[in-house]
This record gives sequence, C-alpha cells and structure tokens, in this order.
Amino acid sequence: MSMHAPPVPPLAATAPTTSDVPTMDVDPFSDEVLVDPLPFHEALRETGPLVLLERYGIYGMGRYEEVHAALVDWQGFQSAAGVGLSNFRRETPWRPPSLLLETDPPHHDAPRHVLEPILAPRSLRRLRERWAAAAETFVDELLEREEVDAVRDIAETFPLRVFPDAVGLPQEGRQHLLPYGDHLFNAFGPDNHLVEKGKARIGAIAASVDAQCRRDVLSPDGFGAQIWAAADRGDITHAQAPTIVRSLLSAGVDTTVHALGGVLQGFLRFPDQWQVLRAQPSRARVAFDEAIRWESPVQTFFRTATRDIAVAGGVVPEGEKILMFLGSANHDPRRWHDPDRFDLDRDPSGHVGFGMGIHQCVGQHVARLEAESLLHALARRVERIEPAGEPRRHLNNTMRAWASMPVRLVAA
Ligand code: OVV
Repeated sequence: MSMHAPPVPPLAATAPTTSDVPTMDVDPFSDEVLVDPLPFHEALRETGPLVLLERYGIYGMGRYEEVHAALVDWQGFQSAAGVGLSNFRRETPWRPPSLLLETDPPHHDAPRHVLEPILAPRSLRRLRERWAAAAETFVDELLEREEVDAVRDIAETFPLRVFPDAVGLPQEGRQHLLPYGDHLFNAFGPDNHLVEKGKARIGAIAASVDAQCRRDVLSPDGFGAQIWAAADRGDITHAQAPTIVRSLLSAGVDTTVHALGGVLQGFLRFPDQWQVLRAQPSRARVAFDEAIRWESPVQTFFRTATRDIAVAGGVVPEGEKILMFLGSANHDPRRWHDPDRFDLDRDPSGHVGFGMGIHQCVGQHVARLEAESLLHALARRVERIEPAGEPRRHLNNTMRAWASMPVRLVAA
C-alpha cells in the first residue's frame, strides 16, 4: 500500500490536478480484501477522501461525506456508463443494461416512477399478514431441528418462499435466481476468478431469468403483472416491461438473502442485541437497517464522471470511473460512533447501504418487510441463537456474503 502525500500547495491558487490524489496499489477485489474488507476500508479512508486505485486506474472514495455527495450528484456522477468497472462508453455490457440501475435521467425516470408505487409501503400492506403467517410456519419447521445453517436454511429459504410468489413467477426456473444474482454482482467487478467461475453457466441461467419476465408466465396479481399493466397504460413501453421485471429478479433476491445472513451474524456476534430484540420484537425493522449499515450486503458501486469533478482537493477527470465504497462509508468513524458494533440502540438511518439519491434502492420496503416478518417470528419464539460451528464467507466482487453459518436455535 503506497501513499503519496499531496504536494505543498503553491501560493497562487491553481486548478487541482490528479497529482493531488494519493494512490493505493491494493486490489480491492482480491480474495484477501473480500474475506475481510474492514482493514482495507480503514486504510482507504485514512489515505484520503479521494484515492487513485492504481491497479485498475480508477478513483475510489471510502469516507461517508464524499460517498454520500457522489451518490446524490447524478449529474456529475452518471450511471449510464455502467455501475461496475466496465465502462459502457468503451465496452459492450454482458447483458442489456438495466433500465433503472444503468441509466440516467431522463431515461431513468419513467421506469423508476412505474416501479416505485408497485413496491411502496402502502402497496405491500396486502403482503404483511401473508408473510407474517409464512414466517410463523417457517419458524415452526426450524424449531423441529437441533441445528440449522443460518444461510442455507434461513437466509436463503425464507426469501425464496415469499418473494418469487409476490413477483408472480412460475415455479420453473426459480433455482436460477441466486446463481444469476451472484454472477451479476460479480460482473460489476473486474474479470477475475469469481467472474470466470460463473461464465460457463450464465448463458443458460440468464435465458431462464429472461423467460420468467415474460407476460404469459407471470401470475395476474404479482409485481410482474403490475409492471406489464403499466405498459398497457403507456407509462412505459411494452419493450421495457420485461427488463424492468428483470430488475426485480436481479436486485431482489441475493441482496435480501445476504442482508438476512448479515443480520443473523450480527446477533451471533452480539448476543446481547438478540435479547434487546426479544424484549421488543417491534425493533425488527431497525435491526435490519442496522445490519444493512453494519454488513452492507452491497459493498460497492461505480459511477463515471461526466466532467472534471473536484472532490476534496483532487479531481476526477471526465470519463473516469469512481468506486464508491458503501460499506466503508457505513463504517466511517467520522460519521458513526463505534461503527464496527452492531447496535440496535443506534439510529442507522442515513446509512448508504441502499444507496442515496435518485437510484436509492426501490425495493427496500420489500426487503424490510421480508426481514421484519422473519425476525419478528424468530424473536418471539427463539430464546437464543448459538453458534454451532465456524461461519464461512462466500466471496463476491460486490456483495458481502456468507456461505455457511451453523447455528442452534434454542426455543423460548
Ligand atoms: C441495484 C441493482 C443491482 C443489480 C441489478 C439491478 C439493480 C437491475 O436493475 O437490474
């Protein structure tokens, strides 16, 4: 890790140049960093508010203030050139770009305005009782077993029981949702071994996911059908509808699964916090948001500078990629007290784990309702969650995830 101190400022004010930007030579997508990103994040924040990551010739920011500012500046930091390392101005994307994620106003706005009310809290009210009942049944089943894997048996299973039904997906092909998301989030990073291992199967998997976005396979009452209905009204085109359904399948499964893995890991690492939740199960929602801050299942996204942009004394040149370390911003001690502690008594609002600004997670209310349903049922029925083996990380270029988390659930 090298760091060049900025030169002494000259007496006469001059335009800042890239030479003012300190550099690091660490690969943020190496296995070593992905296994435990916290030491790298601290080094990044301490190196400066804007850092040149030499390995990829990209800029990086790890402090809360600058990450937040970049997220809300969609005019200066665009998404349409891709929110991964690949620059769509020069490279062909591996799949047709998302109409929500990989787009800027004005093109971004119609899809966003269509999806927003479909996933808004008031639209989800009809799911609340159904998901609460599903969670009760689910916890019944869990408590029949001595030990479970909190990843495979809880974090993966519960969302896959409720979310595909809410979208209105057919049964056929649901097994492809997690591998699809895993590859998609890997593909936002460099073409390393994590991307390589997905390439053989992704063609068939993506074809299956695309097939699940077609109008004729979707049930008439789900989120998917509501997106197609918006095309009938003329709010979006019929050509856009399947790609917007694809966004639900892309961003709505792995993210929630790994967020649930993160919240369960939070309670394992801080067992006193489970007792806090037990005493007041209504704190399930704040527990989930604290986990989004603490674990930040989506660790990073890129933007591309639309002009030379001054950031804290340095400049991001036009056309260059900037990597925003959401997980680092969510642990910045300049913003958070005792940031590495998972703490239900803190106010986690303002975390950037769902992003910020016009692209902020449109599905966050769905994720919160899934988590709340599950945590509420668990909190009322489970006295203690005990580790039953060493948890194992799952490596992904973008997501912070667990592969396995053996636990014992002690019934109340
Ligand atoms: C936030 C996010 C992640 C991945 C995919 C998409 C969105 C999408 O819109 O396809």
